[in-house]
Formats: sequence, structure tokens, C-alpha cells
Amino acid sequence: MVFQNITVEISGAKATITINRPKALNALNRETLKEIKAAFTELENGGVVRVCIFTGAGEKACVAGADIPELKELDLVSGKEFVELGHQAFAQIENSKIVSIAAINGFALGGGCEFAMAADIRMASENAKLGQPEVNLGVIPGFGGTQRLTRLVGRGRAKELIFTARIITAEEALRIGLVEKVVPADKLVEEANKLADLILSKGPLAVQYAKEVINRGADLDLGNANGYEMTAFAALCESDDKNEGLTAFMEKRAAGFRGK
Ligand code: CO8
Repeated sequence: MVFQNITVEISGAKATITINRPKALNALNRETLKEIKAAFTELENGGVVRVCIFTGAGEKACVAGADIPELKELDLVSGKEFVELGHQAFAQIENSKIVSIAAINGFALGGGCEFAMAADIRMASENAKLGQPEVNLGVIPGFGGTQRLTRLVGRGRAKELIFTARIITAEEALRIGLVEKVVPADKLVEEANKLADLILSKGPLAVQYAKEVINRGADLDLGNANGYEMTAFAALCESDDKNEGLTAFMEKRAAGFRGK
């Protein structure tokens, strides 16, 4: 598939999707969202890629938000269609078997921050700036920001950030739990790849089930959430990976997982 606004690189079980509209600071217009969705669907259908890194082209921005000229044209009907497209793309990433890492190089604002929050893990460069500045434009976060930010940093912090449109540094984002790691800008790609490789070295089914159980349990009461964990654990006990992982430990060798 040929894309105009993104690039897709695949190396073994690892993919990198780079949003590539640097002149608009990689802002998400409809076409870009459609391309992200199509590329990710292709990775899922291929069944080979297990970790996907998302990042932005250029030095300045990961993604500076939804595309502002396109936003300006929206009415009730087209506005709903646009938010639905963003929600679908981000929910697909969040719920996928593929683990996602947002490598935040520079600005991740508005829809860009929302994109990063749909990923499983967020790694930021020291110069990254994050925020939900939509109220500056007279709108609210529309790609899940009101909900995912609240779940990540708590209701009070989410409200303070969204009501004031305050842009925060990578350091503050780390402190409040909006990103998991901050690294020097020139090491971001390397560190994101190292993290991807580390995850890829683990039992594939175990990582996949862990993601599913964490996500499904997050919005449930503890009893029901733990029910998911028990079911997933029991299912893994029947897997080749579990047999291989435990045998390898006892034989003091590296495990050769096959994801079965
Ligand atoms: N969309 C389109 N173009 C953009 C965007 C954007 N979000 N952000 C920057 N650009 C463009 C600029 O217009 C400029 O283009 P040009 O050179 O042609 O004038 C170019 O990128 C470079 O930008 P600046 O000159 O402004 O660069 P600065 O370094 O001075 O500033 C900032 C960088 C601070 C990132 C600044 O560009 C900025 O504030 N951008 C807007 C950030 C923002 O408000 N993002 C949120 C957008 S709203 C949103 O994401 C809603 C999500 C939910 C959508 C729901 C749909 C219904």
C-alpha cells in the first residue's frame, strides 16, 4: 500500500509508523487518520508484527494536533464523522494484539497527545511538549483526550490541563504519569527500539494476554477484573510458550518462544 502522509518501516516483528507532514507539524487530517488505520490494519492482518512504534517526522513535532484548517470547516455532521474516525483509529491501536509505543519527539498536542495516549507506552524526548490546548480554539479534546487523560493522570490534573490548555514539559509529563520514560532527543529512536526489542524477547502470548487483561480490567471493579486475569492465566497454562519458558528457566537457557 502506498501512503502520502505516513511512512511504514517493518523490521522482523517490529514496525515503525512515522507521521510525515512536517510542514503542518504532522497534524492529523482525515487522510492521515485513514492512512494510519489502513497501515495498522495491514500490520494486524499480516500477523508478523508484534510491536509498533509511532513517531513524527522532523525535529520539531511528533503530532501538533488535529489539522486546524480541516477543523475550521466542520459542522455538526462532519464534526461527528471526523471524531468517529479518530476514535476508531485510536481504539483499534489501543485494543490491538500489537503492542504500541509512542516515541514523542517534540510537540504532542491536542489530537497528537490523544494519539500518544492510545499507545500502550509513551516515551518522550527531553524537549517534548505535551498538552490538550483545544479550549484555546473553542473546542474540547475529541479523540478520547477527556477520557484517556483522566484515566492516566486523574480527574483533577486532567481538568486543570484541559481547562487551562497548559502545555507541559516532558519532565512534568513523567511526574504526573502521562509518559513512562524521558530520554535525550538524539537517543529517542534508539531507546524506543530497545524497548520494542525487549518486549519482543518475551513470551508473545503472555505479553498479548497481559495487554488484554490490563485494558479490559481497567474499567471494571477489582473482582471482575481479577476474573479476566485468572481466565487468561489458566489459558496460558495450556500454551507451548508457558512450557518453553519454564523449561528454559530450569535448563538455564534462553527461551525460544513461538507465540503458541
Ligand atoms: N494543524 C495544521 N497545521 C498546523 C498545526 C495543526 N494542528 N499546528 C501547526 N501547524 C502549522 C502552522 O500553521 C505552520 O504552518 P505555516 O508554516 O504554513 O504557517 C507550521 O505548522 C509551523 O507551525 P508554527 O509556525 O505555529 O510553529 P511554532 O514553532 O511557532 O509553534 C506550536 C508550534 C506551538 C505547536 C503551534 O504550531 C501551535 O500552537 N499549533 C497548534 C497546536 C494545537 O492547538 N493543537 C490542537 C489542535 S485541536 C485538536 O487537536 C483537536 C483534537 C480533537 C479533534 C476533534 C475533531 C472534531
